[in-house]
Amino acid sequence: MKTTYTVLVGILLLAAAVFFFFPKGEDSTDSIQEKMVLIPSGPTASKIQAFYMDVHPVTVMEFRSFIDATGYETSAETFGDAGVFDYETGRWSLKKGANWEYPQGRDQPKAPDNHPVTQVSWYDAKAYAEWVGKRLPAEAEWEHAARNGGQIDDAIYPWGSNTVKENDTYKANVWQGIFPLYNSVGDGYKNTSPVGVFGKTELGLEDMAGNVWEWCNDWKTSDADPESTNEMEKIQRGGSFLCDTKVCHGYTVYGKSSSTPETSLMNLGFRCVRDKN
Ligand SMILES: [Ca+2]
Repeated sequence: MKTTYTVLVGILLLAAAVFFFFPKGEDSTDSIQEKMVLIPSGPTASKIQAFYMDVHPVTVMEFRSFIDATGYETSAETFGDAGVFDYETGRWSLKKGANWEYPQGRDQPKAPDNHPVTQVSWYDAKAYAEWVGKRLPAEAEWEHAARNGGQIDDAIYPWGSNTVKENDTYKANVWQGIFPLYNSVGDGYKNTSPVGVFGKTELGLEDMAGNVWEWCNDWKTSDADPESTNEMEKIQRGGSFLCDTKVCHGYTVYGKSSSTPETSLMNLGFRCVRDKN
């Protein structure tokens, strides 16, 4: 009887310890898991199985949870610099000290918690995804999700219409004006915006167009032979706040970019997916 009582007390103490030391809160992996949307499978020929996708790009706060839990050092922190766009010159350059916390360098404001994390390499994104029990999306999965699971195959944007501005309301954080000389900031954001402020797609996804480019798992394929890859650059989808309709226009459901996997940029983030089964 005494032994049973001792074991019971031990279990209760252990349960209390788990509750107090590992509380289920905004920063826990449990809450990160919950913010996903079920994307239906594609046509048989596409071989896309149903999967879960993050509602929005991984935020600065979510990425901080990963750093705090693991002590992980990002590629930008290892290199000591990262890619920053200079609005004065209209050019990209490596800026010392720029990283996920200070995406435009230490002399510029810290990244807000509810904005997409940027200045993360493909390796950083993959490490985060593995930590949280997810993976990076295949490019075909990302586009299938952007097309509302195949419901808007003939559309240009995830919301299905042909314009980014409707009734004086913008549907994505992109560039207004003449890139790179003038940005009127008509949508209210010169750089990143809080995730979700431009609404949801019919499937419930946020920021599938604009805000930040998102890393995919695929290597860039050769234009001459789509079946072959040179394994030099990883695909990105979705466009960013630096995209306009004339120069970039990357925020369409089919727009894409690519970089070598160690690249970190102030307009490049990611979101994760998870198999349904
Ligand atoms: Ca903008």
